[in-house]
Amino acid sequence: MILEDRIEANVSVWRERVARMIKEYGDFVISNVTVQQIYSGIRGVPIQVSDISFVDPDHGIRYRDYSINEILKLLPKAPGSKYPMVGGLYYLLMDNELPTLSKAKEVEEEWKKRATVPDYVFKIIDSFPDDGSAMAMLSAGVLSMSCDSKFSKAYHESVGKNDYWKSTLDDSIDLTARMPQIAAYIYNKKYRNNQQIDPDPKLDYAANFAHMIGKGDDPLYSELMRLFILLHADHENANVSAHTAHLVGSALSDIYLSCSAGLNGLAGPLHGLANQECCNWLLDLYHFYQGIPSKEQIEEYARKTLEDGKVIPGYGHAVLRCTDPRFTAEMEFAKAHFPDDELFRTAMAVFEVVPGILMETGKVKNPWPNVDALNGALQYHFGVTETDYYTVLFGLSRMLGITSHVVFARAVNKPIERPKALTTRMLESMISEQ
Ligand code: FCX
Repeated sequence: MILEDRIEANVSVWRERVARMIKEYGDFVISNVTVQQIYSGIRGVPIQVSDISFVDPDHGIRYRDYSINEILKLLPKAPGSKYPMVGGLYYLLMDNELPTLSKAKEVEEEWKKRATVPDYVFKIIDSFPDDGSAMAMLSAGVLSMSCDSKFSKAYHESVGKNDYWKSTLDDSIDLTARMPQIAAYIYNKKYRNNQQIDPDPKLDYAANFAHMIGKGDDPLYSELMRLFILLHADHENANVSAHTAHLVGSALSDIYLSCSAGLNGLAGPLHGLANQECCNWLLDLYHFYQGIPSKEQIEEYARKTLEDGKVIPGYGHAVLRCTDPRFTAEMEFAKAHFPDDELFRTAMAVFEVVPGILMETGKVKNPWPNVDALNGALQYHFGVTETDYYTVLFGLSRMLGITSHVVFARAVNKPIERPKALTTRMLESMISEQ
């Protein structure tokens, strides 16, 4: 299988590189940790190697060292499409090599062979009330597949440690192959009276998802989903969802257990849920002023949000210190295809006003928009108006990056993660003894 062959060819090089780093530079100090960092979410403390993607604070995410613009240009596209095939993106994330179109298609073909979702997943999702959380359904559906984990089976059959990555990769391809239908099933159950649509094996990954949620008639929505999945696939291995999955995986929990845990983190309002909250905030703003608001109205509304002790969703970032290039890519998509859409124009008007207001607070480190500032407006344009579903779209995409990180961790035999915790009394004595 194509991904296994590529990783197999490179795994010894990765291992040697890691072993050499540890052997020759194991004592090299890369950072000191301050009391403030310990109390502030270990912000800025390097805790992880993330060769698959890296967030450059001033320029945004790089996948395998390619910027978003480079990726959009260089990854292969299916005939008639302007946006890369998801299969090619997965190949790059997994293996550090730009694939040809035929390699991208091979990954997509592999997904098609493995796309059948076990019935029990649907039963688990069906056991939720119709108004249950879409993210809880997604996480539970993913979690349930742990019983089929090939890694878990291999582990209990005493497969050697050096081969753990193979069954982890196998699980990862199974999981990512099934994600579009699981995500679509949740959408149809919650918002389309449970009218389910069978997958169409002729379609690529993103177009098939679009088809299964009833948007197959609009080729532009498939284009949006190719872009959306690409932009949300990964954001370094230290954010809440990726790091959670990595941590759980470090205990040799299988990919389903790890990814379900990651999805639970993604469901938080400061992380993945922000795109839902952002779209709701934009809609409330738009309806409150009965149309596209003026700059003064946006200013009034944003200040009220802050006075109420709330954050302005879609703005700010723990690492980025610039306008998120993913935001820019989405903005260009909307400008090219529906510049007059009223919610998009509202989001653009907000972009002109909100950074200045956040800067005035004197505490927000990054006043610029992140990708969530536009996600919802774009989905809304195509009639995907159910904002409580947006994080599922994020989760569908993020499984690509998270599984790649976990496969890499198993390939280089990363050990169980166990940082150290101290008591406040210990910190006080360390300080007083200085
Ligand atoms: N609106 C209002 N206040 C904000 C803010 C915003 N958009 N962004 C940051 N702040 C506030 C923080 O709440 C914090 O206030 P406090 O000192 O009173 O607690 C202060 O500014 C300093 O925070 P800062 O260091 O700049 O940011 P953090 O790393 O603590 O937090 C997030 C980063 C993303 C959580 C923060 O900017 C935020 O809440 N943004 C809105 C939600 C959002 O868009 N999340 C999506 C992030 C991302 F894209 C993702 O993970 O998916």
